[in-house]
Amino acid sequence: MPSQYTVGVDEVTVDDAFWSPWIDRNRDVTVEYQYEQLEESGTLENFRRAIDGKSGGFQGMWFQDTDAYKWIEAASYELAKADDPDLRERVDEVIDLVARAQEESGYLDTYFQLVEPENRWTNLNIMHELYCAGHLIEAAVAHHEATGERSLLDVAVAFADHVDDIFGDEIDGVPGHEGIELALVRLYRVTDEERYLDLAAYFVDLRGHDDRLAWELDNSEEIGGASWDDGALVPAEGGGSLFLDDEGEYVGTYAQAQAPVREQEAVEGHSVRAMYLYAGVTDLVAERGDEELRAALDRLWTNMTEKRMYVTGGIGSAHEHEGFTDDYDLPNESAYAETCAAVGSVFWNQRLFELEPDPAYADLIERTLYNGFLAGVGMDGEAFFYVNPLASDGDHHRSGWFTCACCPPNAARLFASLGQYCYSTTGGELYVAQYVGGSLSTTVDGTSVELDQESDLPWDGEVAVDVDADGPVAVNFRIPEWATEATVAVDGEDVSHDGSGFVRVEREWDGERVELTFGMEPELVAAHPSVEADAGRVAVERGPLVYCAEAVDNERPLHQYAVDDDATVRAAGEADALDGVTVLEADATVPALDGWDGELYRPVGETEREESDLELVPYYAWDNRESGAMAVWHRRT
Ligand code: FUB
Ligand code: ZN
Repeated sequence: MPSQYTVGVDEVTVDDAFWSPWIDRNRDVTVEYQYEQLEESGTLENFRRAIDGKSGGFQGMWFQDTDAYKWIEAASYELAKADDPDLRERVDEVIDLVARAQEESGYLDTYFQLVEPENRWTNLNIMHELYCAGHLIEAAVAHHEATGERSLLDVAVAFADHVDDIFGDEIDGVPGHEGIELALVRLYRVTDEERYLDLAAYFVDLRGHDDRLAWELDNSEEIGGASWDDGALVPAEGGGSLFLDDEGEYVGTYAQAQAPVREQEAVEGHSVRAMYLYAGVTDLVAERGDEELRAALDRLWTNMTEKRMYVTGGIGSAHEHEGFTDDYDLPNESAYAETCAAVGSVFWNQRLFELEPDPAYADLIERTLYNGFLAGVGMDGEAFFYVNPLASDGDHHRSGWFTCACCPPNAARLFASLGQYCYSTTGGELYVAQYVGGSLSTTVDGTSVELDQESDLPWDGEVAVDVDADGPVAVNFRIPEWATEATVAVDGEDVSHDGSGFVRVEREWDGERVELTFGMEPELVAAHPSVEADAGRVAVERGPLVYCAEAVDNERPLHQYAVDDDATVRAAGEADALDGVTVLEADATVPALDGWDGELYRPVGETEREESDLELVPYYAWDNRESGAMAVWHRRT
């Protein structure tokens, strides 16, 4: 079994009118650009200096090493799908630098090696050594699975062993930024070494019981990396900081350490950290079957999806700590909804799906992929959003790279491995979880299965899947939550279903064609009444896509449009400037302008509204043309 999910990257070929251009751009533009940035940003130079035993001269963020690791991971997924000698050579060169920078002990973190070697492992809250280790391990496993080589895996094993020697022995502590937990489970799955699973469990179980993070805040003179504290250690004016409450007392919420994981009730703190942690916990539950942890995951998922998530699947309401705030606090213009958090949510939900194939997880993956995640990447593959607001006055734009370049490489590794999110063989059955054209060649409980999929999503709801297997197999087809109606037929014979979840077809397969048709009527949706930011507003969805209005398509300022609850919304052609996306048009009204000259206020009875159309484009496509205001939520009449 592959280390991450039941279906490997190399078992799926994506050949899809919608997704293939994104995946190709990712390979040809983003991964190439990312590689250039490794040199440009000094990332590779940091490794060279560490090899030469130099001190000083570190460039970039203190976790800059992860840029190289995430690039190797994305490139490895590409190599798993198709050999590319030039890419392979560059991957090998970067791996060579990484391997040579590693110390005899197994330690590897160029910031500490170059800047403050005496302070390693002293600032777990902020300094990310374990986070870097996590990305190194993930890259190494992906590279090993793609090439069969151990060049990076040996480095990862040596570092993981070093971490294992130190933690729980010399130091009791957990990473301020999670990520190593899920990575250790991946490492366990390729090495079969139980100690990595134990170490992942150690990090998960100690979180919230640990005084180490609090101790660091009380002893800031004894820890390294103080210049990188981002204000976390120092209470902000008026009290409070990332880690301290108004009284200066340590609170662990930023790093999900407010309580032991198994007791946690709500998703808190930094949202990327939270997603990586809960993905790792889900892996651990999959390996060890811990009912208490499983119940905690359920509570956390329910809290996130019912109270703390944007309609786009984006998460994280506040900029200050890049994370979750309170239930129903979902401001639109100031939303954080970091691209990495959307990626992390996909990681977590896919793992949950593998644990228990509940269609709700696959529905959320689809919502996040098409909306909260995809908006993070420009349609040229060269520009990225770090933050994904749901409303803008026109000043928010994608940019090429960031000083803190966490999002572009995260998007790159997700695009490069997208195929593995489409299918699952969990529990000995095949799940067609995402409708993405292409093919699958896998085994389900020992039975070989070949599958070809054609999909018109997200523009039309027609899907056809041809299945071949060398024995009987149960294949489950998802009826998406958004389908306004659904039909399923096997070789022309209708299959009955109750209109939700999965349709299970168990039989011998000899090239039978399964045809699925999903209704895609545009729908107006409202938010829970407790969401103040969306009060009196509606959003428009069609199929898996959330739509938005952009100033460039609409004559009046967006705030003047109002939509009736029963307004007709129709598909109104394709926007050539946006790669042919389906444009929607909603019946709306705008205020009549007559009589307003020389008036700032008038009795309501004297104001009139006139009919107009509100033009809408998919949210993911916004800010790809002339800049201007954008809104996902529109006023209700
Ligand atoms: O700290 C590492 C990464 O940088 C986080 O995951 C992102 O939120 C960004 O702060
Ligand atoms: Zn990010």
